Amino acid sequence: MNPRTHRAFPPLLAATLLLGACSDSGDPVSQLISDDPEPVIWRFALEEIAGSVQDAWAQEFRRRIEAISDGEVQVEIYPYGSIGTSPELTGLIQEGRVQLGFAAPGHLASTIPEAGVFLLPYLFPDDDEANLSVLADEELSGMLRSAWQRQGLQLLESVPEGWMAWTADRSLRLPEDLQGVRMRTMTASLHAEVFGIWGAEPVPLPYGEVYSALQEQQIDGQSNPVFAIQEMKFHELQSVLIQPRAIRFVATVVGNAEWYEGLDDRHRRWLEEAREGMPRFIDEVQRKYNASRLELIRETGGTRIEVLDESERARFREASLPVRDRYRELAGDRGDEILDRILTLSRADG
Ligand code: 6CS
Repeated sequence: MNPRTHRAFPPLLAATLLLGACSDSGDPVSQLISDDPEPVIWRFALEEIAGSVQDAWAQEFRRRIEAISDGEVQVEIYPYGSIGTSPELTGLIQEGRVQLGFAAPGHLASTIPEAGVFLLPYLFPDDDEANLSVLADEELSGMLRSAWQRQGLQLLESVPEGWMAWTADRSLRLPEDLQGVRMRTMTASLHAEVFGIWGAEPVPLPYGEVYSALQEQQIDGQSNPVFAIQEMKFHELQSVLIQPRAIRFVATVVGNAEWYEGLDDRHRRWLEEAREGMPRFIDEVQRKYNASRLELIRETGGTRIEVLDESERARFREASLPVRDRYRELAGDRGDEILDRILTLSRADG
């Protein structure tokens, strides 16, 4: 995993060293070999394309770690599409072929049922600051870390990327409007169950297939944060963009657990140092991206933007509550504890 290699001197280099030792032109060893350690490469896989929120996180992390380590640690970023779909990226990280990456609960909940808690509508506080403090809660983070750890993943950060908006070929303001609408969902079954309970016909698909599925009319709608809708051009194929403020898209930054455990002290310290303040940094980025790209969608025209009012949101909230029981069934006792902690924190903050 660690690309650092220790080679014996090749014969030509050994001979050169000996000859150099006989000359009087300064220190031959330092002329020929550097004491600087060879760079270590950390591969970082994204579930989103260049220019996305995940890309901004990874680019900033790369900038920081390369500065802190004076170039000793280098980060190679693989944007979505270069090495696999979300479940495939998670597999590569579990195997240690990639050290770091993003894993969104909409896919990850197939592997870690507790991750499904991020898919439950109207659970986390509406207020952005309150939401950030729930995610920063140490007790909650500890419970999530253990769940990820059991699947060979080190949970490093939970990154909110903005509210998920729905796009469709019609207005969706009440659960009855979703009756029979073929909505693309992420691949974890709980995400499909959320749309199912609202009356839609869920169609789980990888992210990379959504555009063509819309184009070929295999689906009628989909849900994603606004920045993603714009950069993936979904709005160009949809007449309405609806903002229900039901689910925030939260992705997790994960590392291969064994690799993380095996990091030497310096590398671990640098990694932790590079992460400092990242939640605040990325929150500003996601706000800026989501706001500016909503404007781009508005300017493009052809997509009506609708915002659900409180009574409409209440109808969706009410209809979604049985999915919490379904999550409890899937995620068991430890999943219960996670949900209960979020409910306690959200009530305290809300
Ligand atoms: O909808 C999806 O599958 C993807 N959406 C975003 C915004 N990020 C990654 C995720 O896989």
